[in-house]
Amino acid sequence: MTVDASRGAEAPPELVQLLTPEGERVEHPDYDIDLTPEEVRSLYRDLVLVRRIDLGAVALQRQGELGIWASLLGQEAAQIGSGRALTDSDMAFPTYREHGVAWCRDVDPVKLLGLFRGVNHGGWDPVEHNFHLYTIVIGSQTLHAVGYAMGIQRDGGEGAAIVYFGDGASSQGDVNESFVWASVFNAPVVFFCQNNQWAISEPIEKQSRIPLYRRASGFGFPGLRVDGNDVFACLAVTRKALADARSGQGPTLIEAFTYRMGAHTTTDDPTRYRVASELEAWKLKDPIERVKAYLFKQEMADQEFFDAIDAEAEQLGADVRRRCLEMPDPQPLDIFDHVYREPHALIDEERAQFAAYLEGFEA
Ligand SMILES: Cc1ncc(C[n+]2csc(CCOP(=O)(O)OP(=O)(O)O)c2C)c(N)n1
Ligand SMILES: [Mg+2]
Repeated sequence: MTVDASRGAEAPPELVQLLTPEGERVEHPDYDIDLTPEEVRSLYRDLVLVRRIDLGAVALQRQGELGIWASLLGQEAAQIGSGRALTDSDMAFPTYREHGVAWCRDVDPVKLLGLFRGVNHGGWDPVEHNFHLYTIVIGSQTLHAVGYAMGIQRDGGEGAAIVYFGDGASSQGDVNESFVWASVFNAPVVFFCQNNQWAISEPIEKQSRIPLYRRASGFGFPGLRVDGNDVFACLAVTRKALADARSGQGPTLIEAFTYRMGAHTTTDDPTRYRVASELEAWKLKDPIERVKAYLFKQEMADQEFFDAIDAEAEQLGADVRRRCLEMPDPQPLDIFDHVYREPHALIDEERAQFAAYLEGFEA
């Protein structure tokens, strides 16, 4: 077990930050942002609601209602900040943990739960939401995103692609190949790496000897590290990177320096491989508390506002839970329906075989 000070309370010097953990607004020469009180309140609402959805999903899994869940706890600011930077013409490619980005793309949380409950094979229409399906194969979505971005480039489209991946994924061949392609074709893509310090039980020190964002320079495009628990900074840097991509300036690697507060998934027990003090240090950098402190200090919100958001979160949590439990189980043969867009002889044969097998059971 290794404990690295960079994963603790000390913020590395190269970090782009606009809101400190204490809720103090700080200036940055390259990345500033002007947010109205209404916009800050709206970001706070997003953060609280996605945390509530996530906690509800963990509870559902613990009660046997989901097969598994990958919690976003601690990564709300990275996801809401970057997700709210997207415009309608941008396309997002997530991993399996991007519930906050899904929220920003108006994907009904119940559809996410359906995937983890095993009652659907994806859950939403990627085209309707400009939000690709969740990808479990680590890093493969970076290639999909670069291919999509090159398509935008060739079609003369307006948008950019953004692709999410983790610190562990940065070691994958797919991710490095996608960097090469994005770079040499100057593709309109933003690589958004949430460095949550862990790839299941493997610490970041086992992925890289240098900060991840610096890898970009070896591929020939800019990289930066942002405080991933600072929703203002994540919004600002992602807006800039997307604008650069859309205006023909090519890719950017954003390393959102954050922390996975929960287990890797509900099947994991992080107490077996990481020390409690690390978690305690990161609790002090909570992404929601700092926005709350800022809103209070700036007198942009009062207790009534916070109570109303908490009430809305409870209501949303209850509604999502109820609708999750009401989702019908699929019929076993449904699995063959969406393998290919068009009918396919082999699939028809397999369907018939499976139907015959099922008929062998007593009703
Ligand atoms: C190609 C591939 N190899 C291994 C796995 C098993 N696996 C699932 S999650 C994970 C760790 C990913 O860590 P990271 O990229 O940091 O993302 P995080 O889970 O921390 O968000 C691994 C190795 C996989 N899903 N796909
Ligand atoms: Mg990770």
